[in-house]
Amino acid sequence: MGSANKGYEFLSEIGLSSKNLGNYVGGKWKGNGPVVSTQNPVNNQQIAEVVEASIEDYEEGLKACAEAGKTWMQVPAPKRGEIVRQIGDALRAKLDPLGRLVSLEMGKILAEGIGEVQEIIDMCDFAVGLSRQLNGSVIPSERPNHMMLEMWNPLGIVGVITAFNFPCAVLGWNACIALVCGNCVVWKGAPTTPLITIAMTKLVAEVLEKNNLPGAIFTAFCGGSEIGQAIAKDTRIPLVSFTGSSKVGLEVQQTVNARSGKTLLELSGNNAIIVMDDADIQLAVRSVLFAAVGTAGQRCTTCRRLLLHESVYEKVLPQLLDSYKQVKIGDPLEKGTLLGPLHTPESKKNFEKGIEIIKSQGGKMLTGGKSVEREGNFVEPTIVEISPDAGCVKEELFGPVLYVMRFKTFEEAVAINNSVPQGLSSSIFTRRPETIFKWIGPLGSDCGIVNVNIPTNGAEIGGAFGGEKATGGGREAGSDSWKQYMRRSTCTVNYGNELPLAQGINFG
Ligand code: UN1
Repeated sequence: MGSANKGYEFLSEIGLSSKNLGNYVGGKWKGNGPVVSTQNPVNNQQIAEVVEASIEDYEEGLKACAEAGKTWMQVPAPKRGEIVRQIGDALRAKLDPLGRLVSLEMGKILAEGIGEVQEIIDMCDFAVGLSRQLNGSVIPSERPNHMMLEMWNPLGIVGVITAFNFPCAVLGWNACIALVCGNCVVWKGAPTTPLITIAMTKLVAEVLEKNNLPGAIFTAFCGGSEIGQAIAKDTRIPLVSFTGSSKVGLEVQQTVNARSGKTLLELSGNNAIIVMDDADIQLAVRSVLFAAVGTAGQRCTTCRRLLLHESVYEKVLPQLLDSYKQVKIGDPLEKGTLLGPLHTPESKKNFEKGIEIIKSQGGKMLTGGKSVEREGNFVEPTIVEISPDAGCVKEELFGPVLYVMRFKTFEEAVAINNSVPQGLSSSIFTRRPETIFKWIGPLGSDCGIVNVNIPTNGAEIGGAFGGEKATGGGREAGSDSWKQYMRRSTCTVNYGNELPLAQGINFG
């Protein structure tokens, strides 16, 4: 890191330098692909250089990974849990510099950067417990002297392709579970957050090395769509977990399905908050602020639509506009900043283009709507009054843009909530038990995440995370998501000397 980049000294604490090999292949750091530069979204200046993977690096990595898989699946699950426990401890020791790096390279504010690393630590704890609970079941057989049972076995290799907005937590959701389930992991991080990919991998690699395990159990690449496509096409990878846009996710799904592989998809969201007539307005306003402005609107769980009951419309809006005025825009590493930059200059251009489209479709800017006149990718937090039927409302614009609209009845609000192609997260503000249970029931929200009196974002890892419809249907992190990382064998054992057949069939 050059002298121009003062303040980046902490990067050496997590094994980074001014030029980094970006690929962990067969337990060694390599790079024969293009040299890329990674930038600070605050000023678009270079932080460091990274050498990405060539297709040959990929091939070498996958061979080693497949070989290492034979060792790893035979390690007893609770022992695999012990390795994940050590990864959690290593993360605890580096929580601050890693969180700082997330903030520096991605652009989210420090509290959220640290929160993201904490999310992986939580996942490690969850996975350690899980490593003693990968239980199958015993099923009564209809035949005498027969027993049926379910065995859960590892899949082999799990491919994980992650996005820039959660450059390491989403790896954590997948990798912690995949590892305790007995799988090797092949990770491709986002092309614009390679330092995070490298720092995370270094930490995992050290734990594997300390325990005399093959480094190839965790294989990682920095690179773009060429490596992503190689993963999607690779028959050695039975499960590909992909996080990104609905458009690219669909392509990944088709490629993986065409070779009979499985996918786990976390795609676009278009999340609404509904504020009912009996809502606690203050609670709602604070929640909307975090959900719509947090991470500069670049979470898949960001609130993009605010549905206000006609009786609270005039109460909520002024309070919300007032809180938007107090949002401090600035360097995400500086104390007090609430809104950092968008991730790249392209993100900023997309925001500007998006605003033009919104205006052309009848959107009325209540606040914001412009990029900020300064270096870097800063834009204003924006609130737009618009009809729920406008075309732009159906799409995910990845920035701090909130559409606000009015409704009369609960049924109308649910219909608007469910009227978009995406189905990730949703939340209602009310105190009425009847409304709460209708909201979470069959005629309520059609999303994967259905909240009450909290924001749409900031999910805990203990639940299954994911959404329906164009969001892709995947469920990651907690609950019983682990089952997707294993194959289920239904085993019927005959311990007698006769051969009774099921369904009472007498065959000769
Ligand atoms: C994402 O934006 O891809 O619920 C993940 C949340 C976070 C994860 C977001 N725990 O907002």
